[in-house]
Amino acid sequence: MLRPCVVLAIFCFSTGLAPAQVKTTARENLAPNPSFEDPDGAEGTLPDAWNFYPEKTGGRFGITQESAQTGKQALRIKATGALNGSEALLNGIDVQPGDKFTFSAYVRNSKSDPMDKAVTGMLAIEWTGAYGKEIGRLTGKSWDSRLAKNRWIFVSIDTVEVPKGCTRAVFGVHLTEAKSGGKGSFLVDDVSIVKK
Ligand SMILES: [Ca+2]
Repeated sequence: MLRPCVVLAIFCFSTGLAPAQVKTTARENLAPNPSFEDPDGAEGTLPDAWNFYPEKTGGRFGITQESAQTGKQALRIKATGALNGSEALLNGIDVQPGDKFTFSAYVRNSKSDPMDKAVTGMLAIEWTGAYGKEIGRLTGKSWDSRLAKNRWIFVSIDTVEVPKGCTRAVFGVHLTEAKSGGKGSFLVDDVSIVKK
């Protein structure tokens, strides 16, 4: 069976559309509300379209206008002081083994509420199979209290292949707190999930 992208390419060539348009379609950002501009909200408002862990967000996540990589808003992810605390901004996508993805975002330490040494952040992709069973997890390079406060830093997990048996991938921006619990927050903007 022809893959959808091959079918699309044949269709475009047969109708005379430029190959550049195929390229644009193939690089669609699958992250919802990727720049956290919706809703146009007050500090602390939850952004549209995303999922969260834990589901009872408890002030961990919220739109901020402290800084923005693009637009006028970003997302703040805040430590709560919970011992071994863990929280994440999540988006799940149905996938097929062999699909390839690049997952990226811009992150920045908060000037008004900086991360302390007990707080780290990272990108992660969780691969799940039948009945939602986790079959693997991939993490990017973590960031900590040394993360810049005066500029946005690009972080990514580049071109990873969906493993055998995986039907859904959950893309997440994670904050973890040490045994003692942490304080502070980092900002996230322009999340990108692109199928190669
Ligand atoms: Ca933004």
